[in-house]
Amino acid sequence: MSKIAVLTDSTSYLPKDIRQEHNIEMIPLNVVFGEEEYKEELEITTEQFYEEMKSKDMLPKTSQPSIGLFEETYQRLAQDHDDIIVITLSSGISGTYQTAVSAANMTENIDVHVFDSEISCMPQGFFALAASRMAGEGKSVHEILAYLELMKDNMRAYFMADDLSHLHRGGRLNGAQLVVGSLLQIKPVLHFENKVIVPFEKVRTAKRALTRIKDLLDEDAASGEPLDITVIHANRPEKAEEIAGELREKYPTASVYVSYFGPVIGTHLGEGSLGVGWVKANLV
Ligand code: MYR
Repeated sequence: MSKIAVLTDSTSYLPKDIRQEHNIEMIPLNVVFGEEEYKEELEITTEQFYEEMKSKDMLPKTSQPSIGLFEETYQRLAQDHDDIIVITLSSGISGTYQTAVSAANMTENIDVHVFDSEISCMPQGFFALAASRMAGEGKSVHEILAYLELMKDNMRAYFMADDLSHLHRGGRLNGAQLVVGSLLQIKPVLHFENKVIVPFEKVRTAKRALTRIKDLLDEDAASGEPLDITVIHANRPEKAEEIAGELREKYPTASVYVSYFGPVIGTHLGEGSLGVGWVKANLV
């Protein structure tokens, strides 16, 4: 039986204790304030990041992990594994996937399989958790990758940014209709389509956007099949807990997790953003 390692990047925001429990390795992306670059989680916590964002007069930027870091990590994992499954954030919003692939092509002593989650944050974490569970059950790389593809077809995530200018400034907002002048007047529900972020529906208030997201979840939850749901927040833990509590009550068969937009994703979404992601818990 081949020994499979599961590696994901930091933007899946799986807390360290969860990663340790599930044997999931992590490679950090970076957040950059002026001349200072920090590896998220390792050199800057999410709490510190939102504080810095408020107190500094410069806005942060982000960068992907270096190819050297991927190569080193692959070499370390090669010592006691036969294969590595790498789960990255969407290749449409970051070069991380491509860098992971380039490093894999330069690595000879272990088979590296890079999976583009086409999303980010806890929904990306759901892929990593599924891969780790299946590896623990002795499933083959082929079986795991096939299941991840099935999950991708069934993964849903909708989110909204309190201030769209961060996404616009970072060049991660697609959709020609969102011109700068209209940015402040709308709170569109956003989602991923073909790996990039596009408006799903234009809504005028944050309240309406959240109601729309809950309606979308309701449509998928109607069948009663168990779902894994995550409420994701950018420094709004109380609001996220409130929504999660409501969802737990409404969908007793679902597992509802509260997760967060950490420094790298928070740079592009801004404080106050909220999202909800979900996927069917058992796809086979
Ligand atoms: C990099 O510098 O390579 C990282 C760029 C990250 C862009 C993030 C854009 C916002 C993503 C929102 C994800 C919401 C998932 C539910």
